[in-house]
Amino acid sequence: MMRVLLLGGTSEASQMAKALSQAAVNSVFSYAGRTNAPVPQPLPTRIGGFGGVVGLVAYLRREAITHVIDATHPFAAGMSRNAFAACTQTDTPLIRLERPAWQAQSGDNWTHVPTLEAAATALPDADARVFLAIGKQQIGLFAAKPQHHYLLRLVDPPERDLPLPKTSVVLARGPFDIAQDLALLRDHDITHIVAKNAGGRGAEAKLTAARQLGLPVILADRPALPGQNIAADIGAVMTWLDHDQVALRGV
Ligand code: 3Y8
Ligand code: NAP
Repeated sequence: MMRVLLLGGTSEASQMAKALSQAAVNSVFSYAGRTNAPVPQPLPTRIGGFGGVVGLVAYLRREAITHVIDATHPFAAGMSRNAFAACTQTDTPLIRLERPAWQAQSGDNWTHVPTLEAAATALPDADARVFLAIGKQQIGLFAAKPQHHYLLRLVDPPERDLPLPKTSVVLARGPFDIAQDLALLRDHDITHIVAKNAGGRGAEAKLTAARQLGLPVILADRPALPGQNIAADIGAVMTWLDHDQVALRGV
């Protein structure tokens, strides 16, 4: 009896949830619980960590999960690594739904850095006005360059003092559009953008706006993730499931 665990938190995961729901596949959607009010999903939903690999192994067994779809964000490396370890340990089929990284186009002024940790060193020393489009978890990395004014776009209001002396905060949940992001960059006189190479359309608008304004972008490369079973779109995941469903039914 097929039962799917969908590790979510991205626009692809939300599309995947619709496809599973429409195909009446027995599934459960999982959020980490990073935000106060995540977008509701058309599947039974659990929220919160599993408790590391041990917790995830116990969950897979307790819930009789037969397949795991890792549709988490390319930078959610911890979850992806845990999913790979737990599925290997329990011999549970795992597929990662992953969108392609962004590629520079003519007119782009991008500086690639290997990790977000390296992004701060790529900022100039002279005072700048930096749009940190990286959420809230890693803002502390930029305390090394307190001289800049930082524009922060967060999903929820910060619960504690920010680790940077000069900040403006906008509260917004993507997906974002070009007009919005052009206005944001202009209104805040932004001189530099720092972002993760998330790929996908939900976070892409700021890069298009930067190209139009001729602004430099510092882009962090994705972490390396384990596992070779990767799908680039929802259809490929559904085919993978159908294939196993036939096998599971033994027809
Ligand atoms: C909790 C679920 C959907 C999912 C939408 C996508 C698109 C909008 C763009 C910018 C970049 C950033 C951030 C971002 C985007 C989508 C997608 C995406 C980037 C929600 C969501 C959860 C999260 C967690 C959140 C992180 C933060 C990262 C903000 C829901 C809205 C910067 C990543 O405040 C915090 O603590 C935010 C934490 C992890 C990165 C970070 O490290 O701070 N995402 N984002 C998920 C969970 O609990 O499991 O609340 O509804 C989902 C989406 N965020 O269904 O359409 O697919 O990428 N999310 C990045 O890309 O760099 C914003 O501002 O330009
Ligand atoms: P992470 O660093 O990879 O994972 C840290 C821990 O959070 C995991 O070990 C796990 O806790 C828990 N976790 C993460 N995703 C989970 C999920 N979908 N369901 C249940 N537990 C989860 O994760 P992150 O980068 O903070 O991302 C958290 C969530 O935000 C993910 O759903 C991700 O898709 C979404 N998101 C992240 C980014 C980003 O830039 N990182 C961008 C957009 C969306 P336990 O060890 O206790 O199991």
